[in-house]
Formats: sequence, structure tokens, C-alpha cells
Amino acid sequence: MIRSVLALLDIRPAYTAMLAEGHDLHRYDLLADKQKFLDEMGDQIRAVVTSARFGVPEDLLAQLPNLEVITSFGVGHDVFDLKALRDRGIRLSTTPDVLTDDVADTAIMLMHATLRQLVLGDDWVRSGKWAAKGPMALTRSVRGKKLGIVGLGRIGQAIASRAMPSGVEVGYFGRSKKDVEYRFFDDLTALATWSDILVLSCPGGAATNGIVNEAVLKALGKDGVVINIARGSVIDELALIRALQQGLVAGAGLDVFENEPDIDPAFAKLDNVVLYPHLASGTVETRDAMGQLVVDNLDAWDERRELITPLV
Ligand code: 8YV
Repeated sequence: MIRSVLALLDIRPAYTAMLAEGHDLHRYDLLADKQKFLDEMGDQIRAVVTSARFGVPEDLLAQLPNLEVITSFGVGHDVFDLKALRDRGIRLSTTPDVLTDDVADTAIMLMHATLRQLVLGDDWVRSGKWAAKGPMALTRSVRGKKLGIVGLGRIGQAIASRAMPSGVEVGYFGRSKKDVEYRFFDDLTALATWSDILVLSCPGGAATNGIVNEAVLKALGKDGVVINIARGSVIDELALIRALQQGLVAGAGLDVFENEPDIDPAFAKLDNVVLYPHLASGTVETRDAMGQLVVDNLDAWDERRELITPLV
């Protein structure tokens, strides 16, 4: 049992219950007087449970002088200052692999939904436009398209292998060339010029902030489609909205946005987008597996001073 674990959220009730059974768990989100708790207990907290969305705010981290480990629910680590954690000797675990399939499926789902206009088609049926106006306008085929993947990590590779049977050609841009059959581009604009569909599956954070900018969108071109399951920060969102409004790109399928969940209202007015509420890993099965991995990481730290899926 770890004395004094601070959970910043309920990762999922069954798994938060497991954490509370195994350790001395404090729910920070439920505390009425957080500062009083930190004044009294801050130096006793050894572990923090959080998520890829919340991270651990800097001012909170500063008040946990004896923190050893953070176990995060999610694979993204753009909310964490990894250098600051390393400097303080704080370890960090995330939940990779268990969410790869669902996140890759979501990219494929958004790709098909965007090219085939699934949301417009659904509305065409529901609203009675079908009967009133006749058949909906034709859509675009995935087959034969060039699919450019930005970030060919675990999720990017899972997207590529799912997309291949649909008859696409795959290219990618990333920090380094990998030992794969897909075409490598060492320049993002060159990948966008080549691509019909640009899928973003790279990490968020400073290194990728706004890399999909106006020039990249222009290079993708008026028949091009952007799919984003990475982070909203990877795209210059205003440039994307302008490009979608002006037909500089054909469409976008987006699971992530710059200002979630308060997204730019301009998106809702566009009929060439398919919007999803940052739910790529949001299945019961995957969220259970992520919850279990958080519990297992904390237990491993408690029992062996080891993490199962360490990032830092
Ligand atoms: C979740 C995610 O939104 O894993 C990530 O990085 O963005 C998602 O899986 C999040 O971690 C759950 O709160």
C-alpha cells in the first residue's frame, strides 16, 4: 500500500475503487478546501493519478515535495513537462498500446466518414431531404488515394495497416525513416503535396505545435482531406477553418481541437467536416484496459519500485 496517493480525477469508477482498496487514496477533485489539504498533506503524497488531459498543474506539483511517481490515464504526454519531472526524479507512466486499436479505428472511421459524407448523408435521410430533393450529391472514394501519415509511431502504423486494404498508397513524415514499406518524406509540405488524405497521429507539444499551417494546407490542396486524432495544437486551427470555408481543402475529420471542449463555433457551421468529441480511445473495453494499466503501474511501483509502461 502506498501511503497517500492523490487522484486528480476518477479514471473510471471500478478502477478508482481498486486504487482506493490498494492504497491510501485522496480524491483531489472532490476536496472542498484543496489548499488546506495541500498545506497539511502535501509532503506526504508519494503518487499522483491523473490523465493525459489534466496532467499535473505546475503549482500543484510544486506543493508535492516528496512525489515519486505519476501514473497517467492516456498515452499523450504533451501536458507534462518531462524535463521538470526528470530534474526532480519523478517517474511517469502512461497507457500506451492498449488504446492503439481504437484510436487507429477512429482515424479510419473519420477518413471514411469524411470522404463519404456520412454525417450529411445521415441528415439527408433523417430530415426528409432524400424524399423532398432526391439523391444526395456524390461523395469521394477512398480507394486509389494517397494517404499521408504524420507520425508513424504505434498508432500511425496501425492506421497504415488498416488503410492498406482499402486500396490506398501510404506515405509518412516523421523524425526518422523507419524500416517499413511506406514512402518516407523528410518534409511535411512535400508529404502534403503528395497526399490526398493527411492523417495526423504524432504527439502534441512544442515540437509539433502548429506544424500543419496554411502552407501545408495549401500544399494538400482543394481535393485534400485532413484527419486529426493527435492533438488540436498540431494544426493551426484558424488556418484550417479558413481553408475549409474557402474550399482550399475539401474536408476534415477531427477528434481533437485546440480549445476542448469549448471548440471554435465556426466548425459547427461547416458541412465539410466530421466532428468527434475527443473519443478515439473512448470505448468501454479500451478505457477499462487503460484503467487497469494505471492500477497495475501503481501496484508495480508499490511492490517493486518499477513501472510497467514508464515514459520517464
Ligand atoms: C483520452 C488521449 O482523451 O490517450 C490520450 O492521450 O488523449 C485519450 O486517450 C484521455 O487520456 C482520457 O482522459
